[in-house]
Amino acid sequence: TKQPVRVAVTGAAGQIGYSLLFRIASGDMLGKDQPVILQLLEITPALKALQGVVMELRDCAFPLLADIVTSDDPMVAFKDADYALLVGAMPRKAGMERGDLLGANGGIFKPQGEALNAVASRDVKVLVVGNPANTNALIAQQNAPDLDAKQFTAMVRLDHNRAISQLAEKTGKPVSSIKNLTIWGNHSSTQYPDLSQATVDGQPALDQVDRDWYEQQYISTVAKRGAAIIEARGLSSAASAASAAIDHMRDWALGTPEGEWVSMGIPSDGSYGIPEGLIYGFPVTCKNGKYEIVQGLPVSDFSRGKMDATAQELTEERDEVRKLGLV
Ligand code: NAX
Repeated sequence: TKQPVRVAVTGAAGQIGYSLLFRIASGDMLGKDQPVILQLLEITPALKALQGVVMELRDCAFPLLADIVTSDDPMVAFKDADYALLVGAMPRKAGMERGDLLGANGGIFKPQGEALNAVASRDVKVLVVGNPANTNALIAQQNAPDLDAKQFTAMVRLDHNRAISQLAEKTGKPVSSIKNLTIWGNHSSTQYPDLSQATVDGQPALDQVDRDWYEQQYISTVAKRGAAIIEARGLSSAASAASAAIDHMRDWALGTPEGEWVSMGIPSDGSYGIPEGLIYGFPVTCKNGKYEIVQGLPVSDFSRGKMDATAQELTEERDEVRKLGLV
């Protein structure tokens, strides 16, 4: 039997945590043969609620759940962590400007980056879910100079999964028939859900839907899905976000299927003309615990405009956090 691995989760008493922890502990993320130790971080006032979640985790009697650690100190929660899912963040409040939001999150992701740098496994795989996810990932990464920049990623997988589901609904085909769509850029309203390379049942997706629907409706429906969930549910996406986090980490750790790609927010190496260093959604394949950008895809003028617009937004966010001295 395998040795347990350490999985740190922040914001563990929150909505997403409430779905995510049970999926990790049941083996959905790292495999049904991989024991895990959960290392849960919360702010001090939420530790009592977190204890309740821990009681429920224990009550599930998950065979793979080897141990649970809770703390309000990142130096404890990240100690020797092999995986870190950074979910806890400061939500945008009414009247908050982008600079305020980035500043407030800097107060979380800078010390967490420093703690990962100090105590996590040297191979830790970090996924930032807490918004603004891409730039929070950049802040954590820039404060962890002893770790490889590529160890820091941001979640665009929920957008990716939403894009699959919307296309499946439109074409009347099962989600499993859809391959190789891409979410480029920021996890925000500027993201570009790109169908130009996507296939449905092996045939080009754009031959099966109308171009107008794609340009005028599909892209904004995917980008605004989060708001539609809040409108319907009165709360933001939680179980679907947790499921996407599981998908992101599973594919990174265990690999993507041959001939298929997924979307991950990763540090740009300059591919596709995206400014180096931005944490940007790219098409990637994963193997042996490493991801690689899918190269050589054709980029139309339409795509170029969308890809540059979302890169521009991320550049502005980076400039903002530079001004605040966070990176
Ligand atoms: P909740 O407010 O339910 O939970 C967040 C939890 O984080 C709270 O329990 C809070 O006490 C904790 N927390 C706050 N600061 C912390 C810190 N410094 N250290 C440890 N824990 C801390 O939010 P939830 O619905 O779970 O969403 C969490 C984050 O995910 C939000 O930032 C949200 O915007 C973001 N999302 C990102 C998505 C993505 O696709 N990247 C989609 C879903 C979600 O909206």
